Amino acid sequence: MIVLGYWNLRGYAQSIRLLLEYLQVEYKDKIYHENGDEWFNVDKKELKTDFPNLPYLIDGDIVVTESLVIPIYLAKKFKKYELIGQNHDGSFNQKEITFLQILQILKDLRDQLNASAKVPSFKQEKDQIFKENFNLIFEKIKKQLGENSYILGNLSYLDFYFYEVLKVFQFFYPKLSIFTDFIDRIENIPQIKAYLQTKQNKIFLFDRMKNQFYF
Ligand SMILES: N[C@@H](CCC(=O)N[C@@H](CS)C(=O)NCC(=O)O)C(=O)O
Repeated sequence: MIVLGYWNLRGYAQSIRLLLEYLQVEYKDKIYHENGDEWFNVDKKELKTDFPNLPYLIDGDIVVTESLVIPIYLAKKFKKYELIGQNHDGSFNQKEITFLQILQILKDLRDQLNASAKVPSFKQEKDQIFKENFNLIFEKIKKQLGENSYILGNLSYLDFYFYEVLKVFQFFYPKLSIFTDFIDRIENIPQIKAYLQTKQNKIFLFDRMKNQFYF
């Protein structure tokens, strides 16, 4: 069975969990306790890859790390190439490049928010920071989305990723009300809707890390 390993956090793993749920793949959600013992002292040393990290995905003999690569592996394994912007048969489509570009841009956006929120002045300056650093990316995504339901036109992993980024933004900016129709759309995908009602999904966004942030 496929194993996805990560901390007791949504973090970099949650959009991968959403993808696994969407694909209706049986998997073990291996959660590491925050004290890090089991990960750093045992599993990290034993994971059969030169690049051990969290999240990781184990599929038999195959070990995949790097959060932006794991979804690509899954889409290819299950031959759902359109989830990564390719044609249905896995052949090249220009959308594949757009997919990779936007995925990287969204990761940067998320990392930048996390880094900004670790600075004490974030609490006072966050609206200004939003205007200066984040708003433009959201405007661009809005333009890319246009009248479509999903970022690439069809549903792709980008939509799960963007959904999670929006959730992180909602956490730091509770009054922010953007892309609400998009959020509803993702939450109403039957597999996602079912997952969101389960216990596993109760892993909170940042619960145990709250004291690292100023918000
Ligand atoms: N570039 C990696 C970064 C992974 C990473 O920073 N993982 C953090 C949690 S978000 C971690 O605690 N890794 C465990 C380790 O360093 O051993 C990715 O995108 O997957």
